[in-house]
Amino acid sequence: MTHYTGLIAHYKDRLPVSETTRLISLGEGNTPLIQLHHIPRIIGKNVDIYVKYEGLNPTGSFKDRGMTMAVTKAVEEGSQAIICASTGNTSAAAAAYAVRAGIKAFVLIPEGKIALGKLAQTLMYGAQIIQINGNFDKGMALVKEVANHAPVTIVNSINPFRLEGQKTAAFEIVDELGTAPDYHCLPVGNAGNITAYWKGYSEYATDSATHKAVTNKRPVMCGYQAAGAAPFTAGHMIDNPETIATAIRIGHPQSWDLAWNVQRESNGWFDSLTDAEILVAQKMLSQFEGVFCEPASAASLAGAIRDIKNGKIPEGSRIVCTLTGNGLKDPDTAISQCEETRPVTIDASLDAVKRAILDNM
Ligand code: AN7
Repeated sequence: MTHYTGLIAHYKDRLPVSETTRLISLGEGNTPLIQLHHIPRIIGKNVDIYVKYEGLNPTGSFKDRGMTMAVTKAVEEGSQAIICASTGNTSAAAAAYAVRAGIKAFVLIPEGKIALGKLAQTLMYGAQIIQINGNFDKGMALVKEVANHAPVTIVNSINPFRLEGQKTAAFEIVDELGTAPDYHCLPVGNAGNITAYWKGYSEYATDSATHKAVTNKRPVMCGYQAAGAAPFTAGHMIDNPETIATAIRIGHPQSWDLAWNVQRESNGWFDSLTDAEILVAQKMLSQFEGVFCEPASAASLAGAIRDIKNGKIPEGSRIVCTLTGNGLKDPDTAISQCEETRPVTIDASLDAVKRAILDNM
């Protein structure tokens, strides 16, 4: 008998699978919800902040939640190949789950704009990588077109099964806290994830068997973008998005209408942060809490901190920030921020090591 772990097995009552569906899983989900113990004190506010550390999924990002579902359904429907455009994490996840399924993965990535760890993974999993001399938005447009001309299943978040898988992160948070938080903060690129969380919170507010309401508590949803790639704060699509947070270097979000709907229904908002603000939050998390996320992920905490400080998120609130990807995804950006914490180089002698310790106590 096949033994299944992972989020589909755990939440199968709330996902579109049957008893006979072959699950394509790598044991994703069930990621830590970590309460921040130092940052609230540092910012001087009485708030309860948790981070949902999605970097601990099998390929190091939240994309695994959507990919287990999308590839499971692609295989169930007889697909032999999947395709995506990607800023990096989707391609790594698609590549891994394709291997697990025994099908082919094609990934379109913007040349030179993929963080090193994501490229390394995707190469190792053996996906067919197609680099284009254009950004994510261009790649996405090409993928939609080519899917009409070749037998490939699109596994970007326009594939509705992606959002089905991703909604389980909200289930896990409610299971752990016993209730939805007051505010939920996320980085926004294509806006698939913020849409999926809202779907998850909304569905979990009703009993899966009786469809009766069990709670009316859902969080205010706060979406944060990088200032150079912020179509939601601009109110229109952006043609040349730029940010150091390459994961969210996206100017034409695919879930535009769905995400505006989330904003309205949850009484939430979109806002943007400079690259500098994003990197400060990334480093704070590492150095004050011991949690290492990739730059794009830190946009959620950077936004939360700003809106806690300015009172938009009131004291006494319980806030969850999703950390979408692991810090190991982008070693270059991490190292370039750590000039003053570079290793000291000394003689290989007891005396020198002793001095290096005593001088730095
Ligand atoms: C770390 O991999 O779009 O708003 O092609 O990798 O659901 O798009 C990545 C997106 C946030 C934004 N944080 O999520 C891709 C891709 C990280 C990400 C987002 C992404 P959406």
